Amino acid sequence: MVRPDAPFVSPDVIRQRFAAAMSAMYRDEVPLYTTLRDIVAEVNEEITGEPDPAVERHGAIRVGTPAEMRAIARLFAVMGMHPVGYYDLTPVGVPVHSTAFRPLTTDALAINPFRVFTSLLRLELIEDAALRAAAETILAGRTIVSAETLALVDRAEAKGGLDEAEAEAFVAGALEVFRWHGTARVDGETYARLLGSHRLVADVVAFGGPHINHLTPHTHDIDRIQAEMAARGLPHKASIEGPPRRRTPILLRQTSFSALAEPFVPAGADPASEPLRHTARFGEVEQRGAALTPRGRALYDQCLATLRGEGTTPDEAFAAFPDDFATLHRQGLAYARYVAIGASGGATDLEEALDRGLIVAEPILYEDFLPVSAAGIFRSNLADDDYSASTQASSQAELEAAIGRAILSPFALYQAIEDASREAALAHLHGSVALHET
Ligand code: OOG
Ligand code: NI
Repeated sequence: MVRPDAPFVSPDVIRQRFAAAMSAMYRDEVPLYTTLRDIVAEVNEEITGEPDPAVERHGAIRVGTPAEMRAIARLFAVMGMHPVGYYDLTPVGVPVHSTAFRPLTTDALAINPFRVFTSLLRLELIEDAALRAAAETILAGRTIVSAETLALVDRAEAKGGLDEAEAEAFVAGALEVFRWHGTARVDGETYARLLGSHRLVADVVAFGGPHINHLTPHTHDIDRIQAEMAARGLPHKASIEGPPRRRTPILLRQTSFSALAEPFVPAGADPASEPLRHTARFGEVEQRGAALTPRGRALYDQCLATLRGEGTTPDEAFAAFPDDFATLHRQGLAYARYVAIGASGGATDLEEALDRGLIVAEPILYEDFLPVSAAGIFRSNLADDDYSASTQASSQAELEAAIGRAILSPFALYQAIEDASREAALAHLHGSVALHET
């Protein structure tokens, strides 16, 4: 049916519907995730005094080939999610490189913040040549996005959007891509060989598609979530990833309940026989803080190195990191959003306006991920593998070629927010100065 006048559904609304559908599907597939989400909602409400729906801020998937990465990138673009940040996980022993498909603007993030940490398996890192070839063949034979859903992607690209009926069909089709398959595409023996190479290889290659492997709501107090998980007997990560608890939160802290051993039927097996078990899917919680500049990030990495290298406590390792936003900002460690709060005063430059309280500098929320933390999340949910760190050169260009477009720099995005807010705040101030002078 041709309806040339049908209005497009905004990509932000499509993403919102998709995220809600994904959450419902995952709660159904992984009941323990429902428990975690309820804990988050409860704790958040206790803190803010407001009902909190524990909306998911991110999820994660893993794909097997450049062509799959490309299809996923096009799918996410329909929902206003674009590749930001390059994460090379090979130096920390996970044979993937990754990006996050996420909304770019403050407005889009406010409508719905959902983003997907997306990893591409680096098949070339499978040492056993025969197994590598077998994995390639297995992956070449699967289609992760249906022809119907790809046709809707084509249509969105060609027309610039989807109308209501198309958007509905698109969300339903997109959801299917990330559904869990209780039946593997490989037999038990092949599954065991893939698993023997790396647990992640089995997770990516053995099944019909890139099942969502976790979802992650946001909390205002991750230490309390960790304590609640312990109190309620949820099997959880031993420690929270990221910076230690601070008065002024920075970057990202994460914890999770451990991946479950889920039953599946290998290809060719009698469905009535004892199923095998696959351990990959879990639930996670995040708490976000201020986005750091490259300089702040370097200091963060240095503190992390101190923490890992010596027998120091997190608080000792991070003692060198200022813990109030004014200092973080003054030292060029954190980005700021400038907000004009007064219209009078006639300050002429930013420093003076800040000193006089006419403009305030607020943290910009960190919207990205941390490679060391991500590696910790991967590892604690894939069981401890003996996979050793690779010296394979990282290759953002290779991942970009797979995606079919450039990966955006998180730093550049934060800088642009800071710059635009500075201009707007000064314009407001100068506008009001002019007003007062007349
Ligand atoms: C992705 C792990 C990274 C995070 O929160 O750092 C991630 C994965 O396990 O596939 O989601
Ligand atoms: Ni995560």
